[in-house]
Amino acid sequence: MMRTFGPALALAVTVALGAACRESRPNPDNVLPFGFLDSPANGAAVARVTRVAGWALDDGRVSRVDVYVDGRFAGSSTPGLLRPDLVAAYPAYPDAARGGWELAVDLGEREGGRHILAQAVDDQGATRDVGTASVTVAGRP
Ligand SMILES: [Ca+2]
Repeated sequence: MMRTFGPALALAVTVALGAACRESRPNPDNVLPFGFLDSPANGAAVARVTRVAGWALDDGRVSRVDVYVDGRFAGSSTPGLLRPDLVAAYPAYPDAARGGWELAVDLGEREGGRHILAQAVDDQGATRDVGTASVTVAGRP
């Protein structure tokens, strides 16, 4: 006597395909992260390896801040640096005390202008640009 697995197999395939095809839609109740790029200042002359720093907050949690240089991904930072100034400005955000982030970014050997973009990503994958700066990489003296 043969056992048939037809219906069970069809159900398993349907469930697997459904999971693979399901789109993750933005949660309308989620608030985008926000923040600021403190450094470098717009228009600054900077070294090839430059500290990029600021702060970011979210109604949930900021997963990371991604930094792009001339449209290319350059690195990520996770907020966690002490920022007591944010507690006073944003008391409703429990992570405000450690909302600071920073990372060292290598801007490359070429002298001249670069465009830096910082983008915060929250725990639901929602993003917001939190700052930009156009800087000039200074040559060696
Ligand atoms: Ca959020």
